[in-house]
Amino acid sequence: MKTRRWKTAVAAFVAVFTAASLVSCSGQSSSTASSDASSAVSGSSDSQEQSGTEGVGPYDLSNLNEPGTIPVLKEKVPLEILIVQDTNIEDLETNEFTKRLEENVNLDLSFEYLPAGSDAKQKFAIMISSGETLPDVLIGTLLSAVEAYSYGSQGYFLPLNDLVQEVGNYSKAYFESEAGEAIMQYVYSPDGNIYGIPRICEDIGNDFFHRMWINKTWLDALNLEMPTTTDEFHDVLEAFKTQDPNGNGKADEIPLVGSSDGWRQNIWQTLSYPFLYLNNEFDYLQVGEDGKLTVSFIQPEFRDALEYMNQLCTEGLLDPLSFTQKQTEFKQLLENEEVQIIGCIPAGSTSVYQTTSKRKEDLTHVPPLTGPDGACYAAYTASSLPEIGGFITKDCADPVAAYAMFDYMYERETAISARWGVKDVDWKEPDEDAVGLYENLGYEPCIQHINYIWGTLQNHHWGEVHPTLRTYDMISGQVWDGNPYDYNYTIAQAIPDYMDKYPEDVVLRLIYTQEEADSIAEFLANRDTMLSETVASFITGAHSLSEWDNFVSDMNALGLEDFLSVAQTAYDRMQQNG
Ligand SMILES: [Ca+2]
Repeated sequence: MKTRRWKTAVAAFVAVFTAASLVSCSGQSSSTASSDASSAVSGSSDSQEQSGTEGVGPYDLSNLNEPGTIPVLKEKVPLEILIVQDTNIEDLETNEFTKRLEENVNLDLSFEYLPAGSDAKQKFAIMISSGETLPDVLIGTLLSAVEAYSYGSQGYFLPLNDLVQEVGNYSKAYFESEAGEAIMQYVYSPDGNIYGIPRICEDIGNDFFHRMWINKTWLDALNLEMPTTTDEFHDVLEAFKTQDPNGNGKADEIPLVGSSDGWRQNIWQTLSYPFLYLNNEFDYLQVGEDGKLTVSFIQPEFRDALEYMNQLCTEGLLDPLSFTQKQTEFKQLLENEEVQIIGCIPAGSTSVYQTTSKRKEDLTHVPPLTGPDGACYAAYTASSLPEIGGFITKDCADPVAAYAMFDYMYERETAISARWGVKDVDWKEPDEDAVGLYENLGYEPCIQHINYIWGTLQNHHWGEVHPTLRTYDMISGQVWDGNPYDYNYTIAQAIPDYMDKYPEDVVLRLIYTQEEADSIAEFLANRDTMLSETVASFITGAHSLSEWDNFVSDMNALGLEDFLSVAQTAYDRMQQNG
């Protein structure tokens, strides 16, 4: 079962990728979506959908028009939405995305607000505990999977399994597609119910984001090739340090440096992947051949990685500042005004540089390095892994209308509008000569920005916090502005070298029960502190690697075995559910 599930996940990824190279960006029209949906209805029964939903429904579907019809509902339905306040949105009542939903679904929307940040969760908990009547739907990603399950299993949210089947059109077509099936294992709660509808924001650049960048100007100046192995990488860093590649007669070059808090600027995580698949994206979990879980950071290959980095540090090639400095200090080094001093950095992207920085023009990505034992991995996490963005509450007067709204949020142009605003105002179909960001991977241009409003004060979308289906081809099909130093473009250039360098069995996420989550919370918090401190001390030489065995036994004392046992339970349950 385990192997089948992961083969499915990988196959789904490949399928999405392949489809994108064959199909133009106009993609899924509403008519193909509805025919997908109707063809899927006959084979809909699934063991998961049969459990836990007794007592809900049957639903009165008489207000629904034929699938794919606009408006979706025959008669207008009022819905009250509970949503987290977003100061970038002028007024949800008059917002263009609100109007789109009201007109195309046939709704009259009103809003009640939760405060921003962690207060949202607290306010919602107070609403629950005080027993007040809840608005029809809750929108936003404020709840973790565990919290969603907790509220859902106590009856505060409706199980949506039947509504997906009976009302779902766009969403149902996706959930029953190969790509959708691969992610649905993360949407089912441990009792087999769906308590919330996922917000799916696919982005191939975010699937493979532990990237390393190197000073190509210096490689050329010293007549060096791009390093491909950890040994060659060492030699390049040594040349950067000793051969004055910036030509100012001073040994002021910093061969390799990162930061302790920036986006994927952690050097030990990135540099472990030529030794083993670290899986720092999800609790360092590894799957053994027998389906038994363990963690990467107690493996001998991880010790080898630390030994390598200790050598780099001892020889002055890896700057120990990497373990203490924050991104703000890191950026000052990167932008050093007088002369370029940076040889190589780990970073999610060159967005760590200022938009107009001259310094980043020297950089290009380093394809994943091969380690001494032939390992060559790059971290992978599925950007399609869902957050839950929409719930229907126990007090909802019309669950069919509420689900029809969630479903319509999965419609293609609605999903584009949810991120980029109004068609032909904020974005348009591409001009004929437009070049897409990811044409190197076969994605055709499909979105040309007119007025880029993401992250600004606006009244054209809801900040994409609700259920949505932003598919790979959308981000990848944005039109490139022609700037070769644009960070999205440099990511696009790097991705082909980084993709598909991960093992078949990768634990991307586990869905815990509340009890399980509570039982491992303390271990996880302590683990991160101990891991980052110990790793830094091994690499900088503050502690000798002869103390490695102590580190492993300290981790066991912290509760590693108990954590693995809980993780195994959740993992096995998900294999069975899948
Ligand atoms: Ca110099």
